[in-house]
Amino acid sequence: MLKLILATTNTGKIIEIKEKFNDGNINIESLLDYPEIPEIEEDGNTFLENSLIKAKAVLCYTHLPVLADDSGLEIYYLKGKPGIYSSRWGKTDQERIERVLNELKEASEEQRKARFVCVMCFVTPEGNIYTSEGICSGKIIFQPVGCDGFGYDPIFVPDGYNLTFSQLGRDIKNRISHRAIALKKIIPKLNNYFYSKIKNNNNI
Ligand code: ITT
Repeated sequence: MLKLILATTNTGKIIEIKEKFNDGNINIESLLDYPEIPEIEEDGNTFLENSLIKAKAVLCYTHLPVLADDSGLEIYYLKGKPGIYSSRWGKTDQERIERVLNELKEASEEQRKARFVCVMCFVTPEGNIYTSEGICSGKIIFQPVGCDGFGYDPIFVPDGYNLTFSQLGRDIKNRISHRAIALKKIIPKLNNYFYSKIKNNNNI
């Protein structure tokens, strides 16, 4: 069976990606299935650089097609922070949320605009590289609400809604999120790639 490796250990990302790309012909694995792969240092300066670093490193180890997701939360009042440092902003989701709320404690409702960014890279052993970006704008509320999702979901209200990503739940998040948008753009590349593999294997 054809395989796609998700270059991530983040279970929240894995669930969301698998829900949107669930082609029955492809066995989707993640770094959780490859504990022997050492931690990848994300020392890029942009989401794109970090996404490519993860994708290429995992391709190097597995020699299989890889999809990487580098994402984060940009808060205007904090001049774009935490941005690429979103996962390093604290040790746990709770710590990271507390730090954001603390740094925004002087910020009024109008000053709490933020956006989630996701950059995906799909790389293949044949040397193809495809990238896509998704952005979801919204604001940071004053207290965490809701228990669905992961990361900063309990404090992020997307534009056009009055509920956090955590309250909205996966069905809505999977339609409007930064990850959903980036995936929608890159899925045709994945489909083309795997379709041509199936076609060649079957000599169609
Ligand atoms: P991998 O590198 O293994 O993929 P990671 O969690 O370290 O996992 P990133 O470096 O891309 O991934 O950091 C993304 C962080 O941004 C993530 O840990 C969350 O804190 C936050 N984040 C990204 N997408 C999010 C989402 O949809 N909802 C809430 N928080 C999100």
